[in-house]
Amino acid sequence: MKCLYLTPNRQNITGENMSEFSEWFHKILEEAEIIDVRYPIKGMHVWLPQGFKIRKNILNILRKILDEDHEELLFPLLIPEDELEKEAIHVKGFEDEVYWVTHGGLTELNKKLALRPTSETAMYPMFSLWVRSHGDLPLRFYQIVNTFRYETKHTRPLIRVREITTFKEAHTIHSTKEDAEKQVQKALEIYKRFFDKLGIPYVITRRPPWDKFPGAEYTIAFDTLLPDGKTLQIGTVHNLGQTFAKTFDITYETPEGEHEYVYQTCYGVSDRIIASVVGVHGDKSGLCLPPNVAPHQIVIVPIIFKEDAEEVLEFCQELTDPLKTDGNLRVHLDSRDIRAGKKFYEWEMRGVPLRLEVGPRDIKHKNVVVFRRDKLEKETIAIEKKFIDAIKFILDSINQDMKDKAWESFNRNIKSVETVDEALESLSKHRGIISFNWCGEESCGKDLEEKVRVDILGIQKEDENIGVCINCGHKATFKTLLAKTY
Ligand code: PR8
Repeated sequence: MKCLYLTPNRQNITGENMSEFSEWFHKILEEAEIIDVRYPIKGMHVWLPQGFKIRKNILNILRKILDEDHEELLFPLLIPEDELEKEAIHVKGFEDEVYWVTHGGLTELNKKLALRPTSETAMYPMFSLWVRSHGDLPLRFYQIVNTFRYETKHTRPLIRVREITTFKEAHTIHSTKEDAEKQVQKALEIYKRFFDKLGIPYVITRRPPWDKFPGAEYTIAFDTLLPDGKTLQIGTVHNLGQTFAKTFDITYETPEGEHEYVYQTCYGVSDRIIASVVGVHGDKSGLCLPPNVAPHQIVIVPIIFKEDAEEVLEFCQELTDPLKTDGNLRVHLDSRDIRAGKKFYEWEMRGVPLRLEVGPRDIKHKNVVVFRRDKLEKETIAIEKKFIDAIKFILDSINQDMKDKAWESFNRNIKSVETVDEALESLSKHRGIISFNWCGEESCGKDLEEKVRVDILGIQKEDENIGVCINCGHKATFKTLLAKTY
């Protein structure tokens, strides 16, 4: 492994600095060679080989789930101005954020072309050509592309970028409102499965009307919590009703020969997923990756003394090959001629889930020392017939234990309050998510947001019998969450 990308004089990531999350996050992205932020356009970064592998593994997990009942396709990056501007509410929501292509060489274009901020207005004119009869529906598509948003808020690597490089957007078309509603529920299940594979905890809320996706009837969002106590929106599912169908004239013929507008949904996740994996699982030793996404699930480090070098290396190679071929695991044998301690440090910082240490004594006793990155613990296991199964068992336990640990910490940071003062006190003492009762009125919600100076995430549950609204004192019907957000 060559460290090509590091800036000289980098500081050691290890330290007691986890509270300074932002600093930690930037350092780990650099030191673990995930992305290089020095690309000379604000909000646009370079994926380095290690980061690219994590990215690929994460994309594969989602692709596998979506491929069960969606079809992958690929639309052009550019959207003609007149299509982008057809849907008034949608364009209003994105007008500040669109990058425009205005010239082809020296020639000014007759029609400006937008770099997609998302692809509704690229796809839906085509959907209007594709959808004909009720027999064509439902249709479920997705694409994984880069999208561009000229974010005016402070940009942050992977969290708020101007080029989203892994925009995983799904778009579905249905003949009935009920079918679209069911698809929203299915999309929530898809993202739950996806986040569970990555061990990322989340809350699911229905965004307040003033925070929904431009053009949607309603938006349901997933939020996780980063170590600084701020929530990060990591996925959204939008019920688009017939808004876009009417704008782009997407109709189908019913069995009775009538022409009806379709119902649509769309849902998406971004580079923030990778930010969450880094932020949620990392610790003061650096990155800590779930085996499901780690580029190397196992690294084998030979403990070499000069006279035994050849024998140890040979033994390690014999250990590596079946783990790769029979076990189908991502294994790396680190045979570099440097101190074992330096290798340990590097692989711990890079978050490799399992390290196998093999020295002459282990060979003699047919043992291997196994180090778990998540618990920072060592155990010795025998190299016998069931060795590969034993290793796979440990990797599965790591996925599960990391997920459980993340959820425990997440749940500890959700607090219930009964009054606005309690909310304020709680926000001043601990950072995290606050659960409260709300009447659901927009004016009251906005007033509350101003008083506590954080955002309402959304409604978690509707319940007629929860008591009174903490802000206006009227009857409350919504269990609602608020938090300081990214
Ligand atoms: C849609 N259309 O676009 P959405 N940097 C990183 N991640 C971001 C950024 C950014 N600047 N902006 C948004 N996200 C719909 C659904 C097709 C797919 C992430 O929805 O605008 C957020 O996690 O809500 C957001 O939930 C997701 O992209 C989808 O974006």
